[in-house]
Amino acid sequence: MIVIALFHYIKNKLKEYKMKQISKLGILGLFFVLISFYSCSDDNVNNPQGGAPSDLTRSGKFIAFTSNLTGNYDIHLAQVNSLGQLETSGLVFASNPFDLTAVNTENDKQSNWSPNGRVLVYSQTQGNVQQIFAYFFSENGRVDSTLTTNPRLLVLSNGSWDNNPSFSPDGNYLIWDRRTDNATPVGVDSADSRDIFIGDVSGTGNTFAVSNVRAITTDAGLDEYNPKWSPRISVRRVAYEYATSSTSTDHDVYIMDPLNTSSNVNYYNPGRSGYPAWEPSCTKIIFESDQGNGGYYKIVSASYPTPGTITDIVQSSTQNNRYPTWLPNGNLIAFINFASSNGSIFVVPSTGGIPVKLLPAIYDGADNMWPAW
Ligand SMILES: [Ca+2]
Ligand SMILES: [Ca+2]
Ligand SMILES: [Ca+2]
Ligand SMILES: [Ca+2]
Repeated sequence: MIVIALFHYIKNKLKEYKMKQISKLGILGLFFVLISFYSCSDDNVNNPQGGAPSDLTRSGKFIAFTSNLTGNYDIHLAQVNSLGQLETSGLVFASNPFDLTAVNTENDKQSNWSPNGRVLVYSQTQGNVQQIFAYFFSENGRVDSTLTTNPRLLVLSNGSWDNNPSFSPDGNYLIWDRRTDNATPVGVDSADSRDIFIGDVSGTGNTFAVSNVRAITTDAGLDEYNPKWSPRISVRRVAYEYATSSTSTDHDVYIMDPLNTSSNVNYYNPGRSGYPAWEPSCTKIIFESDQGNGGYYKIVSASYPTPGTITDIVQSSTQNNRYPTWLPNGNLIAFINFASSNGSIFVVPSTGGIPVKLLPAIYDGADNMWPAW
């Protein structure tokens, strides 16, 4: 999108040049305008559709994902170009993709970026406890080696399973789901249901902290999980998955204002529907749904705030397609295709098209899950 916008910008400016015969000084000025436009688009401003600027800031150079390539699940980073393909030059890490959590032989999973791309939160397993950790990055994308501890535990789960952490777009809140021991058998397992939790974010680097941790859904029997905050600050809504119990075979997409939960609404309930991801400008939501698809998940798109008629983005009648994520400053989607029981990451335009496999062949035998752009 940046390239297309730049092309149109240059084209229009050249037309202007022909008409007005602007001076050489003007061309020099134009050059600097282009440089500043490009660097803004790349690093600070998300404005893929033109019009009013968005308030999102991520640059989309890395897709973080979860893979069991080494025998346990780790967070891996895929460095990608503007087309969503593996970058081959200017690599920040020694390999592409790079196994970020290789030192931890227990499972690390479900990563998501902070709005400025400087913090990556994920869930780390230690025995039967799952807690939210964070990796901190320097401005150049490398792991910040100046910190006392990196990665670092952010939230004590007190024996529970804290999963699916993600940030608010202003970076002031972290939101996640917590599974506590609220059903037999004794101990936390998948028979226990989840609630959505929120905490206040403060500080940077060594002082980065999540405090005032509290539940925003509090019904022990109902299952609420996988919250994703709208990327426009002004929208202030969280889309999440809802099921009537942890063992329910059905689940739906709900949306609420996390700071005023009386706003909770059922967004889309046909079939099994979940794992919502927002379009950068928040006029659409993509999610997985098996509605009318023979029990197989497909990736669909719907309008926000009213879904209306859903549009298929990725559909197969023989394979599941799940876990979409949206490029924060453009019109690409990454998702997981299941040609077998193992997941494989593909990238496709947000309007649909032919999906392109992301990862090299070495990942073909691994289970690759939960891409986060
Ligand atoms: Ca691991
Ligand atoms: Ca239990
Ligand atoms: Ca609940
Ligand atoms: Ca349903």
